Amino acid sequence: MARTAEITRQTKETDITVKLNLDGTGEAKLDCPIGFLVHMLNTFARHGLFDLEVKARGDLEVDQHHLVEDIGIVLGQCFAKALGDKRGIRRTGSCLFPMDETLARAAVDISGRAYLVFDPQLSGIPLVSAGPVSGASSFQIDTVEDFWQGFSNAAGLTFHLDILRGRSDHHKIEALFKAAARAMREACEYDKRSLDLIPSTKGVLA
Ligand SMILES: [Mn+2]
Repeated sequence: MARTAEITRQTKETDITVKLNLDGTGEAKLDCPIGFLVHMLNTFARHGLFDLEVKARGDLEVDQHHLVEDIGIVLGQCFAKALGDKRGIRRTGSCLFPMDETLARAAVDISGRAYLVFDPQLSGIPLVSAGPVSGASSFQIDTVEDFWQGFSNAAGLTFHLDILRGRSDHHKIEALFKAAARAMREACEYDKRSLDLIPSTKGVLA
């Protein structure tokens, strides 16, 4: 059975559609006005081998918080929907991902309980791309936590995301997305030894 989901979420702040295939090849079609977030979602799809489509618009005249957080929420909702009752999956996954001077660690448990522990060691200073130092041409790095909080809440999972060392904020955020993708890929994959079982002694993961 295909493990896919498509969810549209519209609020007064954002309008987001996400399509997800857990058993994909890492193809991403991303239509989102925040360039750095497109870079991160692309790397998440590739390293997770998830097929991912995102169409996202939001109130960037306010700031980037609503749009980044809400994309995390809808992506998390898609994982929850595509995983269904979670029968046969590994449930947990982890990854240490080095990126030059930076080392990121991700550990996930698709437990049905939402919990995020987040220690990204970021400076808080926005990343700047070509153009003015505001609006969509820079990236508010404090929203990375909001993204993963929204994702963890909506997907119903426990995520520990940490930077163990590093200098560049770009590397730290990117290594976190790569580690998170690899951990999610492992947790979502089928365990061939227990395909018929829900991986909990309670018999339910909700
Ligand atoms: Mn990069």
